[in-house]
Amino acid sequence: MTDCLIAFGGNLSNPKVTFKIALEDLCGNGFHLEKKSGLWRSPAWPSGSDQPAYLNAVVKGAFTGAPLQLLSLMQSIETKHGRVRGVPNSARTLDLDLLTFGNEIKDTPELKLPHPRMLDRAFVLVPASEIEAKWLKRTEELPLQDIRATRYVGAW
Ligand code: PH2
Ligand code: MG
Ligand code: MG
Repeated sequence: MTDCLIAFGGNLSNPKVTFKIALEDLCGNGFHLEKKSGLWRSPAWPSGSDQPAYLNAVVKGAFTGAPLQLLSLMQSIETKHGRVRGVPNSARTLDLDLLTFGNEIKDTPELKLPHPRMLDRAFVLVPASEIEAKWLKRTEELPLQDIRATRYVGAW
């Protein structure tokens, strides 16, 4: 079993409902939930896009298999929830990003660990800080306007 952090994001359909079902899907397939953040709303990044606002959350759990097995499970759950792949940063029903997998460091076309952009995004670090205080330090390095634009909207 390896501890890992997974980021949830979505800005189409009903992300709160989608997140709940997606988490159940993870938990039915070898992921053992330890902690989850609340739900946070933020404008779609990059700023200036006319997409709906995103809901984001981060969960921590232990997984029984290898990182690529978890990635493949996450991708199948995204697909089940109507995720269409193609244009980067396009609006989406569900985005599941593997942020960390134990202490694994990986740089392959399929999977990069830790997630290469996680330290730049308030919508990832703010919910991650609810789960593990060590991310607070990194959150403080982000632009204040990004942190302020990330609003707590409740539990899920
Ligand atoms: N995900 C993206 C692109 N832009 N913006 C916000 N606020 N939250 C996201 O999760 C997000 C985004 C691509 O994965
Ligand atoms: Mg993403
Ligand atoms: Mg993704």
